[in-house]
Amino acid sequence: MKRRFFMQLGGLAALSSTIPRLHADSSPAASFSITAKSSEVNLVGPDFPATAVWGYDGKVPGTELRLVHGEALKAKINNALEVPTAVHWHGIRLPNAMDGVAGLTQPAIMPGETFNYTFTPPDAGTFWYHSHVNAYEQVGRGLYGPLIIEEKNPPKADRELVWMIDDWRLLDDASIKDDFGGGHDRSHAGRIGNVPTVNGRFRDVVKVQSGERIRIRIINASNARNFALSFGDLSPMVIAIDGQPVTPYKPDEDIVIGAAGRVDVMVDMTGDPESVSPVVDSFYRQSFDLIKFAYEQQPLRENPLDSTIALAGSVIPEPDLTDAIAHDVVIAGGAMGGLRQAMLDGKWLGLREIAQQGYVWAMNDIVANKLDMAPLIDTKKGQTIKLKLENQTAFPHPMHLHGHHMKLLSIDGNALAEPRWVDSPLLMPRQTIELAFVADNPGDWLFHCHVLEHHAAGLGTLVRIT
Ligand SMILES: [Cu+2]
Repeated sequence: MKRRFFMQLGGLAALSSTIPRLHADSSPAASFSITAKSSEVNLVGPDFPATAVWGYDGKVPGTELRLVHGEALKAKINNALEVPTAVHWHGIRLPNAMDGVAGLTQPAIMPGETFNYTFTPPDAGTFWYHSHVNAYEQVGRGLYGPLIIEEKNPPKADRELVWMIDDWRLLDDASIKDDFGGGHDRSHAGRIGNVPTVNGRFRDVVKVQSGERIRIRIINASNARNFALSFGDLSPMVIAIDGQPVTPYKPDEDIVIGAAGRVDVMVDMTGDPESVSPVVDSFYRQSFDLIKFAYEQQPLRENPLDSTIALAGSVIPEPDLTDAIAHDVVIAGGAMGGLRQAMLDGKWLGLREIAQQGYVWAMNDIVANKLDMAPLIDTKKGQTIKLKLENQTAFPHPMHLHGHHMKLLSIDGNALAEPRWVDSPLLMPRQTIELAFVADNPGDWLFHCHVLEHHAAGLGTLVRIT
């Protein structure tokens, strides 16, 4: 049975707190009861004290939620924190009331209270869940976890790993630096930390065998840090981006994973027995080893498997561009951004006045100072939307649309050979991308930068579908 295979071999899968069972209505469901609470975990290693964090079930990452495509997810969230919270299911095309944006799609879950989320994920793939209340602090303190929807017929691999990447800003005693949402982070690159972890461990080592084929689901849970990963002599094949299948390809360059993004790779471990090889990040000026593979003495097999690694195609409705409504969206502001004035609460204000209220970014000259703002896009259900997104700022912005995936059509005017589905495309400085999607999911949906400090500083809007 597939599930058992993963439970034995899937690393974090063994942490799942509840196994799926049949429900009263006899449709298959996976039920979980998850508690958001403070705890202590050792992030940096034995030479340092433990770090006080907030985590789902007290863990970082939080309890892995894993179900098989077609199963319903029933997640009871218990809030044992001293602050309100809510859970967003990132990348899932779910009913609006389950989207977890407190103040927009539900009231916050108050301390001591619970909330039941129930929905059936329509897509298999690699997703995650995280707090959507003061996210720049709550996610920054550890409130995130993997959400894995297994394909019914996954490609063959010897093993699967889930790598949830984070980037912590820690003091010398390994405690979290308590400067969330500060002015510099809001107006520059966001909260970039100093301790990158994989699954809550700094400089982790993964034991592997020569010849092994491993599927790695990489999830970037950082507040702001983007990654560009190199696997050295290995040749990872990308099989999915943001949870959606792509025709498997070998990337020409490093594998870029913006904040909130996900990439699934299939890797044949072709290194020599007893050798060690790092996975290196070099998105920013200083490159570093994120994690290392250490080969065992015994190879598993001499030659790599030759079975297919392709996933079944996506089931998202294809946008028909012939009847699309076009929206051009300009992102402006931030340090070195040249934004002079923008609309805040319906009033034109100079950047200085806007900044005094903590905001520095705008979409089409409008600052998002609240969640239930006037929508930038207001459309009928079923309408195809074509979005041109232009980044006039000096910083990268991973732009996340809730409740939908969008097809990435072009980058700086160059059409993609194979347009791909994304929910958090990373828009580089001065870059323009074109996207299209069918607005088929009714509700008020956030469309915002997933550099969480940028969203808090005004970089977001609403898409209303009625
Ligand atoms: Cu941003």
